[in-house]
Amino acid sequence: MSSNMDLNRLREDLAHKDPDLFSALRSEEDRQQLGLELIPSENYCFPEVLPLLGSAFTNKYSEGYPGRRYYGGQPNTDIIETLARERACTLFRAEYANVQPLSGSPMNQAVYLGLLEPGDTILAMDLSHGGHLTHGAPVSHMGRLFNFVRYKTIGARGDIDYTALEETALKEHPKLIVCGHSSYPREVDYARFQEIADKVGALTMADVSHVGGLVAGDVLENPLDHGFDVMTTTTHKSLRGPRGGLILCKAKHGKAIDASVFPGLQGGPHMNQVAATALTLKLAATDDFKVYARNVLANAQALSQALCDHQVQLITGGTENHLLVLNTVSSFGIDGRKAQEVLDRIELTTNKQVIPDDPNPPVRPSGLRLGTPAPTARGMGEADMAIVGRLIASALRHPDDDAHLADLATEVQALTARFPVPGL
Ligand code: DSN
Repeated sequence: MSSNMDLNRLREDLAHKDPDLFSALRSEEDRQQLGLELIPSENYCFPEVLPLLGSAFTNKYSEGYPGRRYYGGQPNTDIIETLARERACTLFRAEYANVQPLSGSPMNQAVYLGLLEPGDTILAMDLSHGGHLTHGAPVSHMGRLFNFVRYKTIGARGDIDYTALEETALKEHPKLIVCGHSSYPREVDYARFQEIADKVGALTMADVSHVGGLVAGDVLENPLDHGFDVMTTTTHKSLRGPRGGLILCKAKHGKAIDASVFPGLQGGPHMNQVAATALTLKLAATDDFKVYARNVLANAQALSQALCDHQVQLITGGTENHLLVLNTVSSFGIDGRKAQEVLDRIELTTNKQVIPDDPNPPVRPSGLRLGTPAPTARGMGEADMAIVGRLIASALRHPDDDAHLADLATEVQALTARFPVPGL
């Protein structure tokens, strides 16, 4: 691992060898420090993870699994991958873990391709109601390979419509039922999912990519405790690790999952990423991380309350996890793209978001998505979320008032100056 002195020297070298790249790096560091990241799938990774990503493990090819590699020279890679697998199983109470997926999409693809045959039916959340691209968007390869059928949310609280889900399962006989979402602010009734799956003989998969850190921190339910066959999670969101994915499953699926990841879908795993994942899983097992997870939820509640106090309309009326979806059309008379652009101008980074059965297209949807994992990682608390809620409402009520937006940007910078980004 490099010392700080080495890293500083390498940065100086980079400034000389590639000033364009170095300048972009510096600008990105400034952007992250001066602004505030509110996209719910983004976070600041544990600072301890960064040196491992730039470590000697990046030089090694390790196709295969510990004790069963194709190339020589694996004593150290076997140690780190074994540690990562054991830690993943302990933290998530899983029987089996694969830690090699390069990121979220190959992770989910590996599950489908490992446990199903092309053409099989998968029951998953409608995308506009909170599902993810890899849950069968027609533009994704998985959407073309498998027959996806849909369930949706219902009512003012925006809960999953479990009654309709059960009816669809009984009618369609899916081989797999997927739960897990990108923009669903409610808790999931995993027991109900498992009960429905058992009735129709389907496998169950929970993609907890967004809330993996909150499951690890014991503030949200763990689907594996309810008998799920498979749980997937990315490692770089609420878990605060490197970019990557984990597949956790029942022991009986382990062989099929391993073969599906490698050699089925991927070549050599990124061993620097696996090393960083092993460390992440150790850090996520600490009491400090449980406090972090609790604070993510408390901050989401505080942000939700602040927005409601400023008459902002939230899809589902509130949140039970780390994310919120605002209806920007009904709240401010502007679409989500415009809202995102306005907030960019005051250094608050968010993302436009489709809302359930959105009449508008995804490039100009009716909503905006916010989340609290990143501000919480900077040490912000509920009082700071009240400020952020006020700033958002004020900016979106005056989207074309340059002087007002400039004042709000100054307020954002005063706030972020008090909370350094971990690791920068
Ligand atoms: N891009 C991530 C999200 O925002 O949900 C998942 O791919």
